[in-house]
Amino acid sequence: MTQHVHFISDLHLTKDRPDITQRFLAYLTSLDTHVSDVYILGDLFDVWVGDDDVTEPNEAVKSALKNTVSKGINVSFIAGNRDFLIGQQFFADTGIFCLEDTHIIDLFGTPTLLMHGDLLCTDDVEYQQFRQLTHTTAWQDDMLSKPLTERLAIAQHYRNESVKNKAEKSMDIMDVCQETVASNMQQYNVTQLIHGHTHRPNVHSFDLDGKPATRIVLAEWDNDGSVLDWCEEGYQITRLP
Ligand SMILES: [Mn+2]
Repeated sequence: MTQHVHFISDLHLTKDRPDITQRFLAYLTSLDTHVSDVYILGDLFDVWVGDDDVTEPNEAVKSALKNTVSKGINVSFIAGNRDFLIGQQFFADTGIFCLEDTHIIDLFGTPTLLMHGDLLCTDDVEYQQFRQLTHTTAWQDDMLSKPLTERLAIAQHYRNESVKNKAEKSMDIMDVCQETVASNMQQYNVTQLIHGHTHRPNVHSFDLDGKPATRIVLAEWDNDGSVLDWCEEGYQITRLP
């Protein structure tokens, strides 16, 4: 039996887009044990303000993830910039694995670095400063101590700011910085990197210290879904209508 490993990211699940949630739930239901692993590389949710938030579609997604894990499929998650507040309760409830911001896997013999991708966008200094602040224990403890309604309001504020920033910042600033890509790959001694975040799906081939290197950027889910489907023979990108 050929084993498959799947990679997805940037679904941005939210009650405002029930179509994407339905597609994701159908995708999970369709999986059988031909798929050994599903790696979710961040921004599964458009916003996550704490494990106590049961706003739709959070509970339905959690229960679908739990069902997937109970089929014997390993599901792993790297936090995105929208859902980094997903906490221990979520992982305990679903049985999915919480990975560090950078994670190496052996992908059919090729060491492969997995990331969400925001850490690669180092030209966006303002964002990196914001990221550093919001990843401190002090900021997170303070945020999570607020009432749920207040957290949801704060998240809405950040979303509005993010839309404004995207309109103001140049496209280049919000893409990855190639030097940062190279230094991360050198640090982990890999020639293959898979990430999401930028919503610029592509396969980039380049030279890394004289060796051919590949960076695969996953697509966001919008009017269709996208799964990077890898097996022994290679990979394909499956679109889910
Ligand atoms: Mn992101």
